[in-house]
Amino acid sequence: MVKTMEDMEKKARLRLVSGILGYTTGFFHMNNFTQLMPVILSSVTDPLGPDPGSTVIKSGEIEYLGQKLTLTQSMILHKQIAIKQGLERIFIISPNVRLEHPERRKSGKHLFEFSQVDFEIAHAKKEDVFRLMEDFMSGAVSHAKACYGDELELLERKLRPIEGPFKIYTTHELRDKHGEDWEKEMSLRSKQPFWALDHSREFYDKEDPARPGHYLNYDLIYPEGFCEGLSGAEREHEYDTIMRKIGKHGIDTVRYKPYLEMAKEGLTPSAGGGFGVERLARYICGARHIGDVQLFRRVPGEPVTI
Ligand code: ASN
Repeated sequence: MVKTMEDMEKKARLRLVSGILGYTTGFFHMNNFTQLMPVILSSVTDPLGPDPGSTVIKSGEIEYLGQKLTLTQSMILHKQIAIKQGLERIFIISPNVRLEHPERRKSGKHLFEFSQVDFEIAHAKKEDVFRLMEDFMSGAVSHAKACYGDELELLERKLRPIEGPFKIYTTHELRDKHGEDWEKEMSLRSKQPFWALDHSREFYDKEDPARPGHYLNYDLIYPEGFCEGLSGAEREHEYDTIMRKIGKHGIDTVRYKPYLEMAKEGLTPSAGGGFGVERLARYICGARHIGDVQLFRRVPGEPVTI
């Protein structure tokens, strides 16, 4: 059978996804992380809000033996519980289901089912995560260039080497300078990834005790218009603070009881983050739409065929 250019490009992108998975697993193992298996169904998951960036219309739920279970939106709560249990550096390649509004089809960067590399480090600060991810990114790009040169050439992707430390901005200065669409604007202007700090979002991201109303969280933004790749934070670990923020966000405390009970016993301070495998692959491949790096497309607003 004659292969079309489209088939060859698809195969090249899938080879790169595979390379990224191999590199990622090796990187985290080399850095002494314990790899955990993902959880797909649970009594609780990441509430994903309030977050101005989220358009999830509902969470995926099933009933099993009289219990209401929800599909994982991210493993953040389970990561905190794993850290509490004495694991110090963990990572998980975890399927996430986020039932986004069909409008998101146009963003080029949204999927309603994707894989997140979620990691967490006990007693870490945001700077520890910055250094780790700067090493990770520079290695991931070097690995792609060294081992997947033919695929990158076929895709006509000229990848610039990545060099840390990345520039650091706050969302406040970015918004003042570039308006509400700062992420896209700044990503298009940048040649290297950068950090955007201080987002007002989910309860588990730590509020700066020295500056209430400011948050010890961060996003990593890819350059060349590929936008957000990672979100993370130092975490709230004190029960009273968690309860206060959960109350403010209108989260159902009955539903979150199993997590809250663990928090009451005491969580360990930590920091971490999560990045989508497909977003990283889209950036490395230079793909126009994120659906193009999936073999089985899960794009909001597109019907599922198989
Ligand atoms: N995984 C992210 C984190 O660790 C949370 C998310 O995906 N919303 O902060």
